[in-house]
Amino acid sequence: MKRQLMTAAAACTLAIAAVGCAGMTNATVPATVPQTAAPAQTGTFPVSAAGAAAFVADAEARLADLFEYAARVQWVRATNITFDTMWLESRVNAEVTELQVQLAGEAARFNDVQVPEDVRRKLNLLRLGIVLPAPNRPGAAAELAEITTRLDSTYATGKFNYQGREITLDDASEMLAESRDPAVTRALYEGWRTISPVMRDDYARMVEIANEGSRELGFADTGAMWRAGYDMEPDAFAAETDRLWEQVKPFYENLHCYVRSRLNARYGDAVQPDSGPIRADLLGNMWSQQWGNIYDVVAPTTGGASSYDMTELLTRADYDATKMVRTGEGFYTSLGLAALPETFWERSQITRPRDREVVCHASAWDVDNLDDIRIKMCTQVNAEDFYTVHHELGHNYYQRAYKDQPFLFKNGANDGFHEAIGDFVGLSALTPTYLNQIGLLDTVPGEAEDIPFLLKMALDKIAFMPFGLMVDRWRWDVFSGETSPAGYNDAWSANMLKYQGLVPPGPRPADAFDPGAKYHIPGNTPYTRYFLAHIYQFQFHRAACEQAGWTGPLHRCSIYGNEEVGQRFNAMMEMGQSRPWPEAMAAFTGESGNDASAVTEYFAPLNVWLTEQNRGKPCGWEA
Ligand code: X8Z
Ligand code: ZN
Repeated sequence: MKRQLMTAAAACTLAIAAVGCAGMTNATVPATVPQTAAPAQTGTFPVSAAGAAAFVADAEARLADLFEYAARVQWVRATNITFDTMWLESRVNAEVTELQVQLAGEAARFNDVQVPEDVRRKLNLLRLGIVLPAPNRPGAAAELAEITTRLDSTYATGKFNYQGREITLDDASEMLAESRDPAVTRALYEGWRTISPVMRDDYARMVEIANEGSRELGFADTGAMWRAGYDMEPDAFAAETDRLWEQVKPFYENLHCYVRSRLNARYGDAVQPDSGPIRADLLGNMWSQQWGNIYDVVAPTTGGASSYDMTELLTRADYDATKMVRTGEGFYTSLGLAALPETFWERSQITRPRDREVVCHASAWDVDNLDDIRIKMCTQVNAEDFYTVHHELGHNYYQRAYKDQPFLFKNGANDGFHEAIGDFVGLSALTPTYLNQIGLLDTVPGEAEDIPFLLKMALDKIAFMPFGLMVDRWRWDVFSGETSPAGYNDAWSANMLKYQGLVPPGPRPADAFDPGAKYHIPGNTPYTRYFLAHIYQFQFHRAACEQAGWTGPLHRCSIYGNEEVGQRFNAMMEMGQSRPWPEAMAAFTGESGNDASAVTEYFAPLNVWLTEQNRGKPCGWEA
């Protein structure tokens, strides 16, 4: 489970009120909403500094207790989706939301009281730590919980008919990554999106309830509440993401232009013209969010391509899912961090169980906010999951590092930090030098492979950035009312075009609800965090490499085995959410803000190369 703001059980799953992504069909969802426990006492703490401190201590104890209970229920549902586990989860999520909303309301009583800085921060976090608040009227939290569990469940159990066979997202994703037949990729792209039209009305109702709750907490709408979680004014945060995107956009446009031209060479004008947007299903990923799977299509034709394929290396070395996770752990322990506890291995879900419905979207859990850390994945032996394993373990190592903080500070400095830890480690773990050190690669390729390597990295990292931005741009407009339910799908397609320069393979049906076919929408996991993480991981990487005394190009640097860097990184992680995030950033990097210059520095040689490849071609697209 993930709780956002407040401590955090899991990363990538969701927020407290919404939890997980599990599923069963709509028909099996409980028709009546479970009742929640009796409300706790209110107003028992005097409006004074001492009263505020006592209130906060009491709130932390109550939240810690309920969150652990909720996390265990959520784990059971996410790893075994049935009518009953959904029923239980809806009930506990409603209870959690009610407690959070009640505490947020009570925290406001201390608005005008002079209190120590840490108490003020905790009072603020009580208000900011709810992803989807319910209004304070009977039945609202229960209705919200019922909807969010149903949305989540519909996604997790989604299947569609493909060539006479019912297939899951795993099957479809694998085929989409491998197929180079545009009729096949189109069928898979459109097929997966047949699971989501049924979600649209629920989604619209959920937005109404959450907005009502957000307004009661003093926010204009739920999007404004989400933007308030970054130790700055919500508007300033939105402007900050614009500024970062402007820093990276020219590079994305260069990559887009090059990839478009190679797709045109491969598929011809009828499938992919050499101008305008790219057809989204040709990029090897169900949401076109990472394009690394089509490296073979876009590999340099002169000057040498990459001599290895990560998936092949893993298969040839006989890796299985557990060995992938052990290898990930090995990177973290090489930094001087402790091995994962035995219970991690006993309790994690590492592969998809055959006998039941589960939530496959990867997540990392901190069930008791102390030692009971786990991952939940349906790991496959391929390059994508090699990355994902390092990503998830980053969440677990962060959770472990801040476990001695008070409850309300047990979280990332901001949610982008939580997503960036494992990605930062992954930047080293994907270097040929490291792959050679662990025996996956026989020799370390020379400089001639720098461009192919950087191209592969850019296909995942740079291609991701506009997607990382557009998901919440869509949601911010939905929450503000700028986009109405009737316009949900058109607004999604418009954002794809505006930010990513992509179009669906064909016209979308009138009832389409394409956002619902992306986990984080029915799962209610805010998404700007991933955009930030794609900036932060490079800031962390550049700082770590400097600390390690590395003077070569950034993309060749690996911090594997460097305990001194590990210790400094852990010191930042141990801070949790106890201080505004710029202080955590400064503690490790010496920089105090968001800065995309490390991204451009890392990829600089590739940008020069892409500019050359694109010479004479008109780049860009009309939005
Ligand atoms: O959801 C995730 C992680 C869990 S926090 C697997 N990611 C985003 C996604 O899959 O859309 C990691 C990268 C972006
Ligand atoms: Zn994550």
